[in-house]
Amino acid sequence: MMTEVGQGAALVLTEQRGAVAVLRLNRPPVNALAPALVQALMDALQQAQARGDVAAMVLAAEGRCFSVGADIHAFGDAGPDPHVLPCALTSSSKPIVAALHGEVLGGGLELALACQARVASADVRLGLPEITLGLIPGAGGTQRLPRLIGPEAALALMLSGQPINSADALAVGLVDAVVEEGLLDCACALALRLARNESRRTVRAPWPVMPSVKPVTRRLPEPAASAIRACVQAASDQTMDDGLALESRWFAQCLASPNSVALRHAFAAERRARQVPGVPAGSKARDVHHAAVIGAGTMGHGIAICLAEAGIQVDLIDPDPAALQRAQRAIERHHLQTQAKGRISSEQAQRRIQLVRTGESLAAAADVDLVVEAVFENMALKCQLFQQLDGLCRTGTLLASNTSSLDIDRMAQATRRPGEVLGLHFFGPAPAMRLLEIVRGAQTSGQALVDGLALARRLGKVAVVARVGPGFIGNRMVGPYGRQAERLLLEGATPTQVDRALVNFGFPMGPHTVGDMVGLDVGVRAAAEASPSADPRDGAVARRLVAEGRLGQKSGTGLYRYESGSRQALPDPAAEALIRDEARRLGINPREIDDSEIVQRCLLALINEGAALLGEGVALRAGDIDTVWLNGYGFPRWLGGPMHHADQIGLPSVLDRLALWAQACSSDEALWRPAPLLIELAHQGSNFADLDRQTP
Ligand code: 3H9
Repeated sequence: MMTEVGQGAALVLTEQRGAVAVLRLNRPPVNALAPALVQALMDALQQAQARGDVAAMVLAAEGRCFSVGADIHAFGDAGPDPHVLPCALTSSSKPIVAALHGEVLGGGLELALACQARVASADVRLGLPEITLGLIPGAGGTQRLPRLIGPEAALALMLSGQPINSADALAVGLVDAVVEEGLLDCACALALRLARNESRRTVRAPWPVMPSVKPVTRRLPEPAASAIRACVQAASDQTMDDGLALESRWFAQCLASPNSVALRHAFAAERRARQVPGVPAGSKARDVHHAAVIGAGTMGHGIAICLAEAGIQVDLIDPDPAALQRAQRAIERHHLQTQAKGRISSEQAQRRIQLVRTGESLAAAADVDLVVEAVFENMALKCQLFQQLDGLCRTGTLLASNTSSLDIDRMAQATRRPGEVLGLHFFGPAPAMRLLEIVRGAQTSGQALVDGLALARRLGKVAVVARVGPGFIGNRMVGPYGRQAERLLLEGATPTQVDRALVNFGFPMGPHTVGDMVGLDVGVRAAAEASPSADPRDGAVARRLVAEGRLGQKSGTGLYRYESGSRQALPDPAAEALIRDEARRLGINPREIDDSEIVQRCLLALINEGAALLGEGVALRAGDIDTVWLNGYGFPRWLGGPMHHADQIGLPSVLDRLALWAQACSSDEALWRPAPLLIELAHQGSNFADLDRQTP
């Protein structure tokens, strides 16, 4: 017999199997532990405790997984103390066995830890990812896990934030049994044996070592890591009650920390970015089995790798046989390296290599589901290609451009099917970068967007939809950011100083190191293709260096110099002399510049441009802009993205600082003019987060 507990939809389903009551979490999609679910489970537990015909219980779950932990969207909502439910499970007079499948994360794993035993299906993934949200496990995990598997393995799990599979979980004693099938039967049988005192956990010593998980604290805020260490120490030398009290104090402190607020914002923004107006929820995407990628350069072959990794057959097309050969070699190298790292088997590597076929003729694109063009950034060339594709490809083929800044609408107009045309802007190196900007043209159909979003998910990318506009979201903001980075050179800072200041702020690389990596000539060409700036300072440094043959890493010199065969950027007095010479030519006197000025000017430029494009509707939400910068440009995740960071600074302060720089650099007054949206929000006493809350 099945009974239901919980308001409205049944949040917990209870089923009697002989003398075992099976309690099932039932909150799709992922059984996130919102206060109402916790309360429903408490009630179901009490009812089962009170029944004379129940000798033991099994805690299981409906749906794709056991539970992913606390409901990230409901932190701060009133609910029971997080220790009450796990303590009730632990102190139950009737044994409780957790039956685990799919993801068992955070508070979900903490519930399982509070049961007397754990049985898992082979597909299980168990972990405590709280640190990735700037938190510590707060439902007893810091105390129960070290007591169960030892402090070393517990620390490894909590500091890495990474889940482990069933084999590793069994090896460290996190679960008692793993089953291929019959999870509930196995859990019920164990629960009955425990009730009859026929089975008892053995205490292990010495504690096992956690296989293969590395701490990720280097690029994450330290407070949560030190709090985890303190709590695990307490698990060794304090009572359970004292340990739980310490955990509560640290959890509350971490929860209120700006880092955790930013990390939770990043998590929510990435998921919200997938909700696009005009695309009805539940729309079905068309399947992509076969794709063509046109252009076998770095981006083209990188995209081919991404598609093959998702099991999609690819025709990589380029009229230049030498380019195709280079691409083929790079593709093979990539998959063989992934195999050498132990991430895929040799069969998988070979399969992925074979999925990409190279050829010189466009005819191979005739019968594919998707075309991604990744040719040179030249509008005439792209329009001509789209026209050819339109004549060649069958109806229903999605036609995408990987342009990083050009007008998708003009490419769409070159076809008779503008509804099927969109931008799929991959970031380089395409296999490594998580961001995919999906550019929605004026006539891009809802179906094409659904297909683009589904493809992004299949490729494991974070998708953000942008409207057409020069540079879309990310590269448009790079413009003013890069302009400040360049102005700072002309005014007296060195490339090393600018980069170091921004790396210390949290970027993995400074803009000048990136410039050298991408190629200074690429930037110069892109600037020439876009509308030229009237200000002679814009692009002056890059133009001068390129004219001197300094193209960046690929030529051994750029803003930095490189030893032969090395990618390490070394300060180069010759480049600095050229920059000073260029400054002299432009009549700019060098001065001392401190790091705080560098960070402030670059960030303000970024925030102001973000506000401008948000006001114009190029981005739908401030959170979408943050998602772009977190996943495509290395903005420090613990600061939540440029727009979240602006909210934290306070929009009136942002306005004040813009006014200050407008005054200090009078020749750049126009650059520091605040975006209308920024003024409007600041004057309303509002901010970007408020605005996003009102956006559909
Ligand atoms: C915690 O537990 C603290 C405790 O120690 C103490 C508490 C007192 N909450 O990512 P997906 C939603 S902290 C609410 O697209 P995937 C997500 O928004 C928590 N919702 O799928 C999405 O909904 P929608 C520790 C959540 O397959 C849907 O589920 N736990 C949560 O790419 C599918 O998610 C974590 O940090 C949540 N916790 O990845 C786990 N999780 O479709 C965080 C997911 O409406 N979650 N949703 O947008 C994840 O890492 C990934 O979501 C997961 C699935 C790997 C589970």
